Amino acid sequence: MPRPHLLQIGPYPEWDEGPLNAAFVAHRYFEAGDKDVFLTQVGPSIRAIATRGELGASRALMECCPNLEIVSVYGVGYDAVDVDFCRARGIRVTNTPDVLTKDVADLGVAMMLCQSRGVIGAEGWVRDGSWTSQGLYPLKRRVWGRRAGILGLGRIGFEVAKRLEGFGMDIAYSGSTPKKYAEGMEFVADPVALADRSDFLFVTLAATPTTRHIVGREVIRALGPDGMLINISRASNIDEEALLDALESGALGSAALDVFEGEPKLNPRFLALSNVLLQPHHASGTIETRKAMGQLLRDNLQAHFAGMPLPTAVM
Ligand code: 8YV
Repeated sequence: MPRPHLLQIGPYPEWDEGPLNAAFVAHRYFEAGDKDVFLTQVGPSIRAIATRGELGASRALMECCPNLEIVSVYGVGYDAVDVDFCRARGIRVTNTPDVLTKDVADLGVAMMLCQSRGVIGAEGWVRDGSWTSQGLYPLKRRVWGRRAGILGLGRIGFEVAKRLEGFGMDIAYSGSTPKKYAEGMEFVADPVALADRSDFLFVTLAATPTTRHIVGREVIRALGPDGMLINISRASNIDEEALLDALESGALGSAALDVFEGEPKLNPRFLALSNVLLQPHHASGTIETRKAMGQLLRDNLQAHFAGMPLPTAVM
């Protein structure tokens, strides 16, 4: 069978590139100088798009691929794929859930610990000689036993909760409905009320148009000057302007963020702040998980072209 033509939106680790190129004629969109000319040339041959969670596939891009059958996302979030367009055109969409859940939860919890205990600053304290010249490192805040809120108790939120139980934290969560599996955790429907009863607020919601800026000025105000916001979901779930204002004024204590509007370029106001921990959208970034994500991305594509059920279809 001739290899189907595929549009590759971003690079993958080298262990994925080999198998992808063996099974498909991969056209590397991210390397094209003039993207419009490139799409005009290769668009009609394209039957599949391989993309990443944060890169997605826009309507404009897919309109240049009239024979597109499937978009396979390397990531659980598919908010950057125009799913309405895909639904209307009968284009299948797949993602890579489950395989990354625990790594994303691990990083969220690591960010909380790191920020609350001042781990990055403490490292600098040792390296720059402050320990010798100034003595003891300034005291930081405890994590264990304090109150955590989880906004969105899906797969990732639940794994965060399991980890926080180990720290003896008082855990509450918010979401569309109470979850049967959330034993021992309080359900607080209103995100503002959840923030109000939290020292640490984790945002683990899948991003949709209705969750846009769900963490707005009121939620941030309720979290307050001693509170910490941890985002391992998508930037669109947070009103970034409101967050920056609150971090600058001290109305919010601190934040630990893995995702940003317009990433990898971020608002320079973040860089001037000392009360925010900045991470380069790498919550799923372990060798083990990325290998599993690459495999699942290809399994979905191969199943489609073999006429088999898709392992992890979104639609
Ligand atoms: C990215 C993600 O796909 O799972 C998601 O939704 O955002 C990530 O896993 C990852 O950064 C690969 O680019």
